[in-house]
Amino acid sequence: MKNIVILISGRGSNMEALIAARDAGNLPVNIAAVISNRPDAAGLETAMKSGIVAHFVDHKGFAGREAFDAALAECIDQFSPDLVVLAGFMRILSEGFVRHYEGRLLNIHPSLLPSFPGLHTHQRALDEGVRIHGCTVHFVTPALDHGPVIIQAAVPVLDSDDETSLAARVLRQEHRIYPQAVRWFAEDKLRLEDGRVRLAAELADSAALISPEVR
Ligand code: NHR
Ligand code: GAR
Repeated sequence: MKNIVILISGRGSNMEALIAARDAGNLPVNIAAVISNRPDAAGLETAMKSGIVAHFVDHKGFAGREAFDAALAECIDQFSPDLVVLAGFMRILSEGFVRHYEGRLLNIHPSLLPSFPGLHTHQRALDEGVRIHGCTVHFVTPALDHGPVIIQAAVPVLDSDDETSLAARVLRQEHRIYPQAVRWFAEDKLRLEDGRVRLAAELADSAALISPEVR
């Protein structure tokens, strides 16, 4: 069974979705550790309550990004991960860090990439007036939010939406697609090859989810 390490910065609901999928028998991985860059991340408590090793590496304790990234990688590598999963992790990672985990570093981003990379994606989608929004799981590359796309889920944007309601609709889809992508990796049905996503042939039409849900 593959070892995974989950990186968080806050609430950790995507982490919880991964733990729940594992507990339900739908995600054959060993969650070796959860690591936060913030000592006060609520998700650390949640992880510990599930009996998962929880650590923090406080980015404020380091002079620069490179020093923080080196300490973070050292913490991660003591768990010999096959896969590192960014789940609401809020620090941009240096090229050296990303190269070290090439092909085994995933992120979930709250937009339909390549639309709205970066922060505040839901407000930007509302400001832009788009009618479809969503979330994306991708392999992490040095270029922020531009790595190869694994799976996406789309949701409608309603005239009545504000940032909170739209974020909640997208988050429900995040909780579906992230365990799915990690499962594919765990089952050797997903890999990065020459900078492209390679999915097992039988999954070809499972990687685009159009949500029927309007709430
Ligand atoms: N690092 C690399 N190299 N490539 C990616 O694709 C990355 C990454 C690190 C994080 C997640 C990403 C997202 O899904 C992610 C993808 C943080 C910021 C950011 O601006 C932007 C995108 C993402 C994560 N962070 C600020 C910074 O200065 C800090 C913001 C804060 O602490 O609240 O690092 O959206
Ligand atoms: C999620 O919506 C995730 O996609 C987003 O932050 C939220 C974290 O929620 N990630 C980013 O914006 C990364 N910059 P969670 O902590 O409950 O999983």
